[in-house]
Amino acid sequence: MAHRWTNDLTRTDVTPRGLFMNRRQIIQAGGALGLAGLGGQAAAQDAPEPNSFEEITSYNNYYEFGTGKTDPAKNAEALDTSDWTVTVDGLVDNPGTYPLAELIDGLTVEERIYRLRCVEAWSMVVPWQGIELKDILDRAGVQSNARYVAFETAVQPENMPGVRRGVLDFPYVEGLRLDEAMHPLTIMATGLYDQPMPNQNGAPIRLVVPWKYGFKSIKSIVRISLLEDEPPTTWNRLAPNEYGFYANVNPTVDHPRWSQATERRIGGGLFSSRQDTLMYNGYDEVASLYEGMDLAAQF
Ligand SMILES: Nc1nc2c(c(=O)[nH]1)N[C@H]1C(S)=C(S)[C@@H](COP(=O)(O)O)O[C@H]1N2
Ligand SMILES: [Mo]
Repeated sequence: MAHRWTNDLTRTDVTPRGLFMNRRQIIQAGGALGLAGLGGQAAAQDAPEPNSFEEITSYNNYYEFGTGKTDPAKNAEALDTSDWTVTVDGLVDNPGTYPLAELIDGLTVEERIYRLRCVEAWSMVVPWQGIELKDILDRAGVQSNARYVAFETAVQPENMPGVRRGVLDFPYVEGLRLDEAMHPLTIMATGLYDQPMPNQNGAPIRLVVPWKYGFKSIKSIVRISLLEDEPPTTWNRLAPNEYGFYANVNPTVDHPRWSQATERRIGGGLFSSRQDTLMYNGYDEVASLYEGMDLAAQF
């Protein structure tokens, strides 16, 4: 069971950085004063809980099932997840169309409690179960000239009212640079709250990239392609001035039509104040991937 990524993502990791630093200072100060116990108590109060199963499964973006936040919960019941296959193609040693069970057979499924920050400036905290994308790519055998990974969502017009109405250009497509795809924070999620992935959250398998705006985390994946060139992505194609390929969470780069400096935490209640948005959604360990890039130009 040795795994290079120890799953230490506990409640501490979903604590906003300010509070976390504050907590460490409290503990240090408390330690010096012999008050470590008090610091621990403060931390337990500060740490935000994951959103409830009800919240995570009733407020969704999944345009194949409609553009309203409650449409997916109503309509995605119709998604047919039986006999699901994922095609792995492009620059890989082992291309093929694999039954889902075979694609992930023997790979380590872990819990990852991640913040999810939508580009629309709302957020949640979700306890996912998933597999590192790297494990799947390693098994596929990524060839040395591959530089990008493209993903594609299922299209089931008979089951997807948003597809029938053509609310977007389907299939929904997304992509990552290979180093982003290989990062240990990037997972292919198969469940949440220890239950198989609910349809409205992207059953049976969806991407989760916690330091990027939610639209990068493409749902109900049927194809993974290794490519030499940057692939087109759905929202970028629709409005390139509003949605970039990178889409890293960045409180200093505003959306042309709204500020990205703060966010509304779902479930916080009507009168709860907005919280500050964190650079890379708080996942600072990815900063080295973007060294030397102009983050305002490559947003
Ligand atoms: N196929 C597909 N994937 C998608 C979307 C979509 O409309 N279609 N919406 C994206 C957006 S904008 C967000 S914020 C997240 C929402 O994930 P959740 O509903 O599980 O919270 O899914 C992303 N993945
Ligand atoms: Mo989103």
